[in-house]
Amino acid sequence: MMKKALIVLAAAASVSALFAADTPKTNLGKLYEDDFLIGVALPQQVTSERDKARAELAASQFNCLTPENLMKWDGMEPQEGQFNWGPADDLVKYAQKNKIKIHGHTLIWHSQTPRWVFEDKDGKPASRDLVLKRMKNHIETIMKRYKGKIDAWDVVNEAFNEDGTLRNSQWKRIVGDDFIEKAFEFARAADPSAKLVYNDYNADTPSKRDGIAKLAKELKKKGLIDAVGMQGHYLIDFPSSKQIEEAIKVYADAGVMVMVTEMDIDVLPRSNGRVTADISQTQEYQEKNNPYTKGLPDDVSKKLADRYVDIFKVFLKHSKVMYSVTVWGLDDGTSWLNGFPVRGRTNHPLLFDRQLKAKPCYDALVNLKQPNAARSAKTGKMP
Ligand code: 9MR
Repeated sequence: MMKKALIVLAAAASVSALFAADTPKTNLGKLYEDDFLIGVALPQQVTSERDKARAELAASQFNCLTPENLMKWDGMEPQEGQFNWGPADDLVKYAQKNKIKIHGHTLIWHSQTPRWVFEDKDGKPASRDLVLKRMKNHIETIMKRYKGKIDAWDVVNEAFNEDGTLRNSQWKRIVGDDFIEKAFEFARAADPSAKLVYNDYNADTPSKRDGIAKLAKELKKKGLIDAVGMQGHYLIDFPSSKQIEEAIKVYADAGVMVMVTEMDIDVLPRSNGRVTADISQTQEYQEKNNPYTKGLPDDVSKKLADRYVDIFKVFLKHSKVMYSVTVWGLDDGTSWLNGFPVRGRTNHPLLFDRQLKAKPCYDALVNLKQPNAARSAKTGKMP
């Protein structure tokens, strides 16, 4: 018994020693606080503080957080009128304790919405009125419970096709094209203090961007939207930082703020070269497309750091319209990109590695804001 307790203690001590030794002294959120919020997406394991090491690391680095999964419809209201508050309440508690703002994700999405939402009591397609009633109840119930506690909400997620037309989702088919406006109306009424966001991937692709910007302009005229969320699932060499910059300008011209809501940079090859965050677009595993199972070689690590810096330079240049930049996950080990678009690969898209150690791309973002401090760290002297 005693021996077992000692082993457990020793293991816990070595994990925390590793964590303590490698925790950067800098707080990324604080470093960028005059520019925009720096956010992170976290799973329930972390926001419930069961994963203490990650909960501490996240709180020491970020001033905004997004629930990676737990606030999606199937998590929040799996059965009609039965809301699952526990995990969301824990998240709010963790965020408040650590003075971290919350970016709610997501109220209306074509994915992970239970079937009952679109069916009547006989299992037949529900009417527009019934679906709207359910939409209103879902948005109101959640937003009112967390009124004033959730800073921004992804009200509608991923409603556009790549060509700038509306995705043919059940929301569109049953309610009609105005489902987006309706969702924003319900959200505005439920918590007028929350920033309301339209969120999508490939939001820099010109055709899609223009469709989103048109919608943003219309909603803005009616006072219903505050920001476009560009998810920011980037590849190591696509899209260009110029294309990202163009999109920021287009959204700013439409009169809304820009949030980068889900940033990561995929360093692995995509066999079909397609950029998407559509989780139905998977590809087959091939050994040659999983080259960095033993860690990221220095040259690729440097390339990744340069890519983060190039993109952050654009964000800094437009910081007047940029509200937040959120990375989609804390560390490489827990990134969704280990499973997408190919299952079972070892990806390295984030700022912290699998041991929760800050990577060169993290250091590069610190250097970008604080070149003197970074130099002095090398010599061991204060600037
Ligand atoms: O990172 C999320 C992953 O853990 C989930 O399995 C997946 C399906 O719900 O969703 C991932 O997050 C997505 C986000 O909610 C919306 N934009 C694309 C993100 C990556 O797929």
